[in-house]
Amino acid sequence: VSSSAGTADLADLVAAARSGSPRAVGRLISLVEDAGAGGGQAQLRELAATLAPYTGRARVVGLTGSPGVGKSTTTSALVTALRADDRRVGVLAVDPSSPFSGGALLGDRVRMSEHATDPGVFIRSMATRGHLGGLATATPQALRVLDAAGCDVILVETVGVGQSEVEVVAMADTTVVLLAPGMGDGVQAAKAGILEIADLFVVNKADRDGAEATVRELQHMMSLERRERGGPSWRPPVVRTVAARGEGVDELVGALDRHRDWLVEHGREREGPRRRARAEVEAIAVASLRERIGDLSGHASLPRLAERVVDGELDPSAAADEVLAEIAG
Ligand SMILES: Nc1nc2c(ncn2[C@@H]2O[C@H](COP(=O)(O)OP(=O)(O)OP(=O)(O)O)[C@@H](O)[C@H]2O)c(=O)[nH]1
Ligand SMILES: [Mg+2]
Repeated sequence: VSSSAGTADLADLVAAARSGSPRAVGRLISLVEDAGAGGGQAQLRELAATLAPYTGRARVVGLTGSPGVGKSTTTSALVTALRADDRRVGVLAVDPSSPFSGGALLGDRVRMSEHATDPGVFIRSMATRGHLGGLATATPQALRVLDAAGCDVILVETVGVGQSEVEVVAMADTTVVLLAPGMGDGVQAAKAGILEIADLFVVNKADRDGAEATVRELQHMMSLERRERGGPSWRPPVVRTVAARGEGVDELVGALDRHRDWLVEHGREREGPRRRARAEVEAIAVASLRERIGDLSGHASLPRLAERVVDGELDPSAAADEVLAEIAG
């Protein structure tokens, strides 16, 4: 699949994606991913502008938690439940750490295989390809693609619980943090600042010993945490699931819908879209600046300034200021 497309192609692709073509959705997400990896900024800008009128409807649910906690199994079970409710679903599996689509995503493909032929489900995985800030651009744009394709709900699964995962799930309307008994991940979650971002906790693998202890640990940590966000606050519920058997998943869907309702009742439903728009605008602006700066380094006064630095006439910082002044001017 070619990662570049002309203007006419882009409009065609967007039209095809809107009519539900999984291939078009896949190609658009690849474009976004490549742009996030440093290429095709002009195309990215054009894509963002082309998609914008058709987006703003989908609701984004982020799922995060330690490796192996059951995110993909839960995501797949959620897809089943949401499809039974006739909702169109997008799944975006994001791996912030790996430059390759490694083992975790491969495993996901197996777990998601039962949905592969359902025209009401779009499943894509995305890796950062090692480019700093790549996810910040690619994730909101990929969400836009899925939104334009008519998804009612988009489930975003991230691998692991670190800072970049937090950034990704912060783009969601509702953030689900998963834990499992005996993984000691309660402490890990607290360290990663994930308690503050969770709208909902899932204690998965409730068929295993220690599930109740994990629930108690979680409730204890929440009681210590002072939530200071101003206004009436949402108390994150704890849902027990056995995702592998689909148990507790209807309760999870119910809890997700209650959070959505709460956001609407409190006039806060624009917070998620606002966070996504912010990340997107910032990412496009920074990428454009970087591209412009990159162009300038190719010619202009850089060689002359470098000479003066070598001659000791100018210190490197002063030379950098001159370059910056030229870019601004
Ligand atoms: N006993 C039990 N096992 C489960 C449950 N849910 C998932 N598993 C198993 O746990 C393992 C990991 O599940 P995944 O869904 O791949 O976990 P994940 O969080 O997506 O893993 P990564 O993407 O690698 O971080 C698989 O072998 C699942 O079958 C559950 O409710 N009970
Ligand atoms: Mg997974």
